[in-house]
Amino acid sequence: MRLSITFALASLTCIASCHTIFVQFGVEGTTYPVSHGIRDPTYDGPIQDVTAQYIACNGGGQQATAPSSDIINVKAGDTVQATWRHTLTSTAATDSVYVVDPSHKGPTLAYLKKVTDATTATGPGSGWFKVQESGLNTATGKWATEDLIANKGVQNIVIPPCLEDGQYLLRPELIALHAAASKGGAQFYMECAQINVSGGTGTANPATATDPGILINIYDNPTSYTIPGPAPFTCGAGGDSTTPVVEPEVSAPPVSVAPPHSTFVTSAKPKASTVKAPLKSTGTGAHAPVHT
Ligand SMILES: *[C@@H]1O[C@H](CO)[C@@H](O)[C@H](O)[C@H]1NC(C)=O
Ligand SMILES: [Cu+2]
Repeated sequence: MRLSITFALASLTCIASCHTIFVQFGVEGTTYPVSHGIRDPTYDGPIQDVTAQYIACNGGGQQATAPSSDIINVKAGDTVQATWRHTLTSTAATDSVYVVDPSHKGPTLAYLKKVTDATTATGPGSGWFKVQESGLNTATGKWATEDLIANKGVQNIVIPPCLEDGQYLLRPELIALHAAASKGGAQFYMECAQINVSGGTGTANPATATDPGILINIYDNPTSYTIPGPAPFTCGAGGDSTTPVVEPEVSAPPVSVAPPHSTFVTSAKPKASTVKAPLKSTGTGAHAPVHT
């Protein structure tokens, strides 16, 4: 594996000053206050140990997360907004890298996990399923994080219309690959929001994670990029299928990365949908993006 000079410079110029936190949640025109319904740490650093339980919902050590007693109501099919900021107090006026340092190139992703009580569920373990992903746009050559910066830190996530009603943890994730040419160098940023989904028409299900795209040298000018984790969950057409549509994963060469996300487990076991109500006409944009 080649380590380019660009890579060395990039890792030197970004010490602790350029990380990011998912600070704010929005849905249907309402933007909640910073940390409302989100387990935010005060420190903005990444998780780099993919076997750590904190890869699920952050936390631990200097990144200990503050619990939240708030649960945010969301309708199945809504597009929600996760806003990323360099720190809990960054604004465009006070912080030149107020979203995240531009060196932090990589994908954005979002996962959901159904829980009994979103204020107390811990996060690690099975049950997570992916609902959004964006990687390297081969047409523009831009990474999802570059688009995120251009979009003022707002990551749009469609809550699948066929979800079962109930409480969920929502885990937006940003993976910075600027140092990912060495094992353990990929920086994972994630926080968990506590949401209550209603108006859903079925049961969403997880898929298997294989996690390529974590060990990669982005300075070799890759022409494509495979986003880690399973393909995003999509609701079956017509809303009454008994098996959720899980699009096939793009095949990718094996990578020599430690077993990733072992405490952030996704499973492929499909469950039958139980409700046969028609799909809402909104929110069908949950169609899986092409792996680019
Ligand atoms: C979740 O939403 C349902 C439907 O609106 C509501 O009845 C329930 O009280 C909500 N639960 C919480 C914890 O907010
Ligand atoms: Cu950083």
